[in-house]
Amino acid sequence: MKQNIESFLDLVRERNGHEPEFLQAVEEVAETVIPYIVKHDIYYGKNILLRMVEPERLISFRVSWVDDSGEIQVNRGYRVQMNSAIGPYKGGLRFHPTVNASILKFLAFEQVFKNSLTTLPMGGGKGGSDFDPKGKSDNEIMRFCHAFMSELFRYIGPNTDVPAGDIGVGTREIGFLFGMYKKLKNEFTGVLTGKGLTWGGSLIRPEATGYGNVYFAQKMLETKNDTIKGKSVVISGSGNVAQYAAEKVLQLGGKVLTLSDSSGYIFDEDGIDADKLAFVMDLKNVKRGRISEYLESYPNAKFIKGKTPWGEKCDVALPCATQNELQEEDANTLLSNGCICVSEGANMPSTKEAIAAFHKAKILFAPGKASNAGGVATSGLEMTQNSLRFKWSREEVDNKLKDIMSDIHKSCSEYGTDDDGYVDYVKGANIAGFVKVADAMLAQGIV
Ligand code: NDP
Ligand code: 2IT
Repeated sequence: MKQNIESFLDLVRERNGHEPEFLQAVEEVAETVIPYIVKHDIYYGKNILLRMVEPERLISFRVSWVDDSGEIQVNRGYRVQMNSAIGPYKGGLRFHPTVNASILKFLAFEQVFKNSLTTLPMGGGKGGSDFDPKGKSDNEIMRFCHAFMSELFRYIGPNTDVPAGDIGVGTREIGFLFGMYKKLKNEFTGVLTGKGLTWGGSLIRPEATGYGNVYFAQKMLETKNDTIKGKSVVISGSGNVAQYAAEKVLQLGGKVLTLSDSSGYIFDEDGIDADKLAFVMDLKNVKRGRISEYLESYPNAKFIKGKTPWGEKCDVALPCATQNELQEEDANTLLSNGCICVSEGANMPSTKEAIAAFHKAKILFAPGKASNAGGVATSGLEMTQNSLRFKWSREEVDNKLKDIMSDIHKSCSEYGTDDDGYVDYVKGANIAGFVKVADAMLAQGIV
């Protein structure tokens, strides 16, 4: 088995040696899915995984735009169209200076499995730019988004590829992107998700990733006859996913101790309650400030500069910022402080070594492709409502989201339960996600 995995990975490394994040994502899948392929004749010998690691299409383009001082700026735009076996490409757009082909290929690859798990008909894709939205005026953001879409529009469409938000892309950016797409195509369609509520957006989409992550954590805790109620929860990030994960933890009776951004984290021993969270939402979403400014209103809290929050004692940890933000030593600290459950809101926030530590300790651990799938699932529900030209109530969408998270939990348990009863959600998510896509690829032939 080891040899099967290694010879596959050697090939992938040879072709993608300069893409560490992509290789990290592929290694995790290969190690869990190849043993399953080897045991199942219908998948064996068909190079399905080799086909899945090669994007169907990778588009890279120039984005030139003019900043407020009249200077011409040039950024790089991308769309990775990874796999369309079970539906149109679907996945977010990330605007962050670190964006490159490796990061977008890892995200697009994970998205294929995640979207398959949602039970909805969506293929996988991801895109974005190395554009840094920090410190830009609304007009600069608009000009950049318009320039970006003036090229991307050729490659997407409601039945082809449906982008959404991710780091640095929220409702404001989706608005500008949608406006330019509509102008160029002269069509009002559901070509993007995460739209505003008055122009085709779905209720609960802004909340969905964070809420879904906590619903998933609840499902895992239920297997131990436990709940979020009364639990101390450490959260990283303070963007879309972190904010709504915090909101749901509070609604379910948990205590939120931390939030963070790339400058450091805040620790509030008294708990970040609903009023404090409303302050954070205004600070981050309207004023676009830094999390350290929390202390100006809540001086009892502490700001720990340049650090991640994993050193704080907690029952539950929700990494909701970015990839590889939780490393082996962080995992060991969390474990020695008594953490029993880690549910990833971000994509690939835990390193391979950190996951191995969680598995060794046999705590509840959910990989992002399962636990953060509520966001894209609700995007899928937005696509359905757009196609129907109809709008479901908040309660209807929330109930569908809960059902989907519960179904994902069930699929992970079905494929991921070890002989001793421990659920390896990484293995479960990878195999369950793989099976549906692989079956579709086999049915469609070599294309
Ligand atoms: P936002 O842009 O709203 O927030 C991102 C947060 O993470 C900010 O607090 C940001 O801090 C922090 N962050 C970003 N990059 C880094 C970094 N390199 N180091 C430390 N902190 C960082 O993005 P989202 O909340 O939407 O996304 C967060 C994560 O969740 C990402 O991994 C994303 O892929 C994933 N995700 C998002 C979904 C969605 O629907 N939005 C769905 C599923 C997953 P700062 O402001 O300082 O950069
Ligand atoms: O990583 C993700 O799943 C997202 N950023 C959301 C994608 C989407 O299409 O809603």
